[in-house]
Amino acid sequence: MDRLSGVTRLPAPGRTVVMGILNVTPDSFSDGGEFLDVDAAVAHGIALFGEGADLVDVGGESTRPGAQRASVETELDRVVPVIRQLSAAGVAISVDTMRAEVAVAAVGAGAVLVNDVSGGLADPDMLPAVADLGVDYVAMHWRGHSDRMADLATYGDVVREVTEELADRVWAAVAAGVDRRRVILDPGLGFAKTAEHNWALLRGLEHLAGLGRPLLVGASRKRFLGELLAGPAGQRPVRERDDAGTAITALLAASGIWGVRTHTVRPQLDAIAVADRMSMRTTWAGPVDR
Ligand code: PMM
Repeated sequence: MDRLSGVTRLPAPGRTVVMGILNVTPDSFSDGGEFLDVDAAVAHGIALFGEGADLVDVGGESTRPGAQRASVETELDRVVPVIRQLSAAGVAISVDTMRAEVAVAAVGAGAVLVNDVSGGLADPDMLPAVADLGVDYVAMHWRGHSDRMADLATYGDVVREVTEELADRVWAAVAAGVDRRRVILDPGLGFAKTAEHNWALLRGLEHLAGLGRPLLVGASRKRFLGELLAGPAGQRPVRERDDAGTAITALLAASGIWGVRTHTVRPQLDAIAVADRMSMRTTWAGPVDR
């Protein structure tokens, strides 16, 4: 069954969705500074789409641990021209922002999905704005801004607490008028989470799937992979973590995950094709009402 049909302008590939990352920032941990120039950003977005990304996720504010916030003007200047051009070129765009003002401008410029790493907590205007816009909405698990999130990584049972906190975000979104069928949930790997927390969440995604919404996971190039693959010289460098990210995609696709957020596209599509062909789907694949 088509997992995305009916309620949305999102692409409906009939497999795990691949969201390609385009950070228009000077300081993101993996690609900071590479795509600050509008032309370079647009070219990279078109390349990701050309490789088969279902969505290109455009962000103008780094959320790496310890990052300071960009001003709203800076964020708008970074993302809006890029989204306008990519959208005009036929690329399906999501906007990675915690700010309602940026979400509204981005959708005005052609974005079809709002990816909010704060799940509506950073800006009280976000959920009402998403309700008005009538677009799909990713609510990620989040406990606080990057400058203090390391201090917030305390859990008794991380899977239970993240599930409960995401359930609250679904309720808040619905209370603000967002159509529940438009909400996608994300455990927020690395956001107020240690490597142990990330692995526990990946093992326990079935519990998050119990909330009845599609799940998106962003593991690509994150520090916990650098720690997993560390050698005598220390953490595996950011650019050498992609094979591990692809392995995660294969395992998640085999479980029927809705989507993955990733810096590389083609290897993820290959991994998804393998997982689907082997038909290893387990039972927690999540809802298919989209
Ligand atoms: N991670 C980052 C930024 N945005 N959005 C979602 N939905 N999920 C994530 O895990 C996520 C995100 C940080 O990673 P990046 O600097 O590589 O973009």
